[in-house]
Amino acid sequence: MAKRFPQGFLWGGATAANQIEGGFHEGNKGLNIADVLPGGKERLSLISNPGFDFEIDPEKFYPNHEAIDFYHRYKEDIALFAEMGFKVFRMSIAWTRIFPNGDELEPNEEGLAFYDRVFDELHKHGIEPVVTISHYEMPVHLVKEYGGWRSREVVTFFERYVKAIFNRYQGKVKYWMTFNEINSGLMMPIMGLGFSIQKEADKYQPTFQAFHHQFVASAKAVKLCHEMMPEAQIGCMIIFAPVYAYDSNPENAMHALQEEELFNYFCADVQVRGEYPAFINRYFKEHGIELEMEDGDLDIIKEGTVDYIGFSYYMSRTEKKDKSDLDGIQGNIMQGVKNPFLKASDWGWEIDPIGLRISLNKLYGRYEVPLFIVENGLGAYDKVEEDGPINDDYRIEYLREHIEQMGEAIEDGVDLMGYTSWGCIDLVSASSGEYSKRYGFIYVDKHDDGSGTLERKRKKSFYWYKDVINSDGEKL
Ligand code: BGP
Repeated sequence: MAKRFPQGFLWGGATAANQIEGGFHEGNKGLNIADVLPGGKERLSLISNPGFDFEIDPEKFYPNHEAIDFYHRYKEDIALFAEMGFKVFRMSIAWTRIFPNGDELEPNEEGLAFYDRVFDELHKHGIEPVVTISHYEMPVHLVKEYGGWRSREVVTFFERYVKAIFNRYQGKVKYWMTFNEINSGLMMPIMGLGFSIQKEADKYQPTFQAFHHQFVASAKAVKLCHEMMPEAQIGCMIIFAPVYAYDSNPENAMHALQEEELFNYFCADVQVRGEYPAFINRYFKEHGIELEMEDGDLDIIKEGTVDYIGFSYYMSRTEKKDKSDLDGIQGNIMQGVKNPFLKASDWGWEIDPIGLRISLNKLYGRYEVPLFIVENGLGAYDKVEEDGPINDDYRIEYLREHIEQMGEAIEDGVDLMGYTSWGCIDLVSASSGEYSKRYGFIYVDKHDDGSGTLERKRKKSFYWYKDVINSDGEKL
């Protein structure tokens, strides 16, 4: 028997609007970036190296258009979450349901009413929503006309969006997060920054200028949240993948440290401490980056520090300065070298439960603010047996090992608020657009070619997670 987690621990599951809702044209919704990304290999290459015109090609299949039809089936899905005993449900609001183009003056009532229905349904079942304000869902119009977060004007549009949702949902939402995986802009410029084209040179000045705009926008949202909803909490959200040095060579240790600072800490330093970290000055100088700021920006950033750190944890990363002798041996999806001590998922994501304990200790040691694991899980191929069951023991094992390490970190002294496992119901993968990369406790009958009935089925892990929640982590 494992130890019980602290009372009030926020157990639940996580999703994003574009990956579950579908209804991409319904309720006056506008087009967002997920709506114009096809599935498969083409998507992976576009998100890491974008260069496309954002038109919908009638010959292609766009999985996010229907996703898993949560737009119409939310009641059934929320009832299943309640059956597992969820305390919280992480979801996002699609910006384009509220402001279809992003730059209108008035919000779209139909979009606002949809999320009212979802929040009311969650509360009916005693589930608190945890809401990401922007999760890879930038309006296409802002990308095309303004160049995404390159433009300062987008800060104003975002502020208008935030005001509209805070006005409407104050009293209904207690937990907020500003930008999903904000540091993803370093790896996936279309998802994180709304860059439709990325030239090599864009990696520096335009990227960090766009980050600056997001920091100001995020800090403004935090300040407004504190003013309007003093009882609510608002966090940042980062990808955290602890960086290990390949060996004890100090060159590699230094390289690993620099990668960690830039990728894992840069955004959190600004959003949690309220100032740009010292290490970034040298990086800016060496890459010719000079941020354009308006008077008062640094004060806004200082005053708009977050209440907690939300983060996703899927894998660690191993780094070596000179990779030439490792010819072709790549580590995780887009970065690092292979770690000989770890196994990987079918998509090459290295599985490292102890890395989660390390991450929790690193983050808490640096910031000493509450932490919230808002994504973690195993993407895997599931098989429906002939007589019906889905025996996803591999998923149970993955989650059990990670939850055990969370327990260890709490013993280490880390203040951990909660855990929302990613893709608690099967959904469309962000990086590949596949349905077959499944994360859920709930199976959805939908396949990569678009076929399927959308019927929901409880997997073996559904019953397992229900026991975990019921026993507050004691029964793993
Ligand atoms: C994170 C995103 C999610 C999600 C998850 C799993 O980066 O915040 O949106 O999808 O990763 O990734 P994938 O869907 O590519 O397997």
